[in-house]
Amino acid sequence: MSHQLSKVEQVKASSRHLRGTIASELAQNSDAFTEDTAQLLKFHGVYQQEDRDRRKEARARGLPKLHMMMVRTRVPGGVVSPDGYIAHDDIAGRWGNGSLRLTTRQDFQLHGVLKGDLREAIHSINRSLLTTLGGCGDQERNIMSCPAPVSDPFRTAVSAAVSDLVRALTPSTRAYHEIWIDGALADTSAPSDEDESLYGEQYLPRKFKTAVALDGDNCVDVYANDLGLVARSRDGDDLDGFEVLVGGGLGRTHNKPETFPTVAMPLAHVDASEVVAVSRAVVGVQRDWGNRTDRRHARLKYLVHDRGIEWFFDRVQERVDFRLQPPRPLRWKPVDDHLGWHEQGDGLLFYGLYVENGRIADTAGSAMRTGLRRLVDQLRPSLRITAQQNLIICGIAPAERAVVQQLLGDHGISPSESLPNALRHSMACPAVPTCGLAVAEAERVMPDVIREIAALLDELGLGDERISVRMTGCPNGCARPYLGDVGFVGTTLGKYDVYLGGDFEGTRLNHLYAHNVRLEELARVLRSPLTAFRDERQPHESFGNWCHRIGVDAIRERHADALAVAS
Ligand code: SRM
Ligand code: SF4
Repeated sequence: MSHQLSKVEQVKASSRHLRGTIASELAQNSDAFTEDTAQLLKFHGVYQQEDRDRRKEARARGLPKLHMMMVRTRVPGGVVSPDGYIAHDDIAGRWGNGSLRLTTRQDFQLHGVLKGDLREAIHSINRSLLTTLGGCGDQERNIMSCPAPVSDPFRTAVSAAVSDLVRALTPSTRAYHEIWIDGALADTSAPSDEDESLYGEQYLPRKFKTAVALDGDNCVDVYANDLGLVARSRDGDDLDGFEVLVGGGLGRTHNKPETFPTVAMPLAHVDASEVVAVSRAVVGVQRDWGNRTDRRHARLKYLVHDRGIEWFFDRVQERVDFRLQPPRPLRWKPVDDHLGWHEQGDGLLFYGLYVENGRIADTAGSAMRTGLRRLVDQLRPSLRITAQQNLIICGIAPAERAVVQQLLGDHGISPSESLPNALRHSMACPAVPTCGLAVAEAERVMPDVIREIAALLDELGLGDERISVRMTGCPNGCARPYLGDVGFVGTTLGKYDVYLGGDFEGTRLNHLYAHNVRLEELARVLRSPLTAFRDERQPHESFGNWCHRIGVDAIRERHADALAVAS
């Protein structure tokens, strides 16, 4: 095995705290950045991409690649001010592809921004008091937490803890400010007083993700994270402390069994006042011990897997000056997706709006982007992005409820409450045309697939069931398909692996049910298991739990005939 540092490690090490040659390349009149700079740009929330729809045609006609940038804004807990929303909507219209994307980690993404417009676009995001720093790259990513705007002392304390964590885990480099905000960059050396104490010169070996779940409510899919924190309440009121989970992650590579998805495992219980220190310690262990030679084996989950949770516990313990307490058992209630009308507890209401696959756009079916923009301009509500790619409109006075309904209705936006359950609980990643790693479609084909599944569920009398269906265009797992009741994972253009047996609470992985199923067969392969579930389930048993109890292998054997024709 080679022990040479990976190429990205060398780029980071010589970047002088993420400066590199970003500023000088920005000033050049070209449509793309160099490869090294593209790696550094990720830390600033920017991905250099290519329009894959155009790729074939361009190659055939001898035309160059059409480069464009994806910009990801980090939105802790998904909390967005009206100005933050308006800034993103403006960029989407002026410089982007005309749509806004809400992500599975409660962020905004803008696609299709050209290099020449990048600085202005990021500047305007910053003016709205949001940042793209930490959107991507080998550092702490967006910290997720339950977005429901309910006011009670427990949630208020958890929000304060999230803010503390964001401050404590964000890089200290001033490079971001110099490049995107000041712009007056004379040289690109890191000032000698700049102290990047948490990350060092080389930052982390790989991306690092943290989510904060609330006692009993796993709407953020906490088990998918490198660091999962579950806030415990005392008597349902005050914040008592946190359960600390480590080593979750879903990415894998086809035909490479040494890469695998796994759920985070319990490490310790800590008091509320200790959560920042323990989180920095976990990040520090990964910084010092994580694999820097092989990026496919560099996530924290492999460190925990290879060394063992006891070893990991000892490394964290020696970095904090308090005793880590043994983890306490966790119990989960069914996940609340926060859609529809709810009371906030302060006399105001919030409305959870379903956004199909997180894409806010004007389409033939509905003018969602225009409608939401009017609503934000007119009522200026605070907004929250959910971990299921949906949007919460907050702080609506009861007298304004009708105005919201009218505005949504006028723009052809379906009320969340009217949607079939299958749609409501589905997610798909962007995949083609923007994602360079996609081997199959996801967001563009999921609308048809999920409607077929909804019709099937209705036909079988299962329309009221809560079944989560998640699709991705490759095995990296961006829409968390391995944690759904049903997961579709692209294997090649037009084909998907089908996974069954996860649970609606997102606490366990599902299992491979069928390999390489054709897109047009996806709904059909679910027919036999769904029919058997309907006929054999125990009272109140969910589809995922039934699959888990019977065993995915056993279900496959029973329905081998139906599967044979699907691939
Ligand atoms: Fe992801 C890479 C989109 C959540 C695992 N992800 C990508 C890139 C940036 C492709 C690339 O590297 O070139 C995708 C950009 C596509 C595009 O055109 O927009 C991409 N990931 C997304 C989003 C937008 C999907 C969505 O439908 O919302 C999500 C943005 C989250 C955010 O705001 O930060 C997104 N990605 C996830 C999640 C889910 C989560 O974190 O809860 C996962 C699984 C959890 C995990 O990290 O293990 C995930 N994305 C990956 C991986 C696999 C990482 C690994 O350990 O192997 C990659 C590829 C990589 O890092 O090499 C990846
Ligand atoms: Fe791209 Fe794969 Fe992530 Fe989908 S799952 S966005 S195809 S990396």
